[in-house]
Amino acid sequence: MSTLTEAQRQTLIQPLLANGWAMVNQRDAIIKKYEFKDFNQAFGFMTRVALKADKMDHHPEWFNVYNRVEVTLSTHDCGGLSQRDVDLATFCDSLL
Ligand code: HBI
Repeated sequence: MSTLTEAQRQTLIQPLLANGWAMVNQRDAIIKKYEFKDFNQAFGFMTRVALKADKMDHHPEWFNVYNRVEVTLSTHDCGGLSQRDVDLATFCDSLL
């Protein structure tokens, strides 16, 4: 797979940026910081994302403390953002 073209970034990444995702400094990656009611909700979110990630063979870089989950997405195999990152980001947001 290859990194997203400029046109794809306009159509695929822009909507994510409008929905709380942000570009990571000095990386071709996106990050979103989620805050849930409690740890139970946060870990439930992580569990569902983890199962989807494994099915997609595309895994997040993430951080969790109590009710907060920070998800960073990039595709290591191509060194930047790919369609897989768009798909997994969209899936994450669909769980809210
Ligand atoms: N997850 N984010 C991310 N990026 C990858 O390139 C990737 C992955 N999970 C598994 C995977 N690649 C496999 O295709 C092997 O390359 C490890």
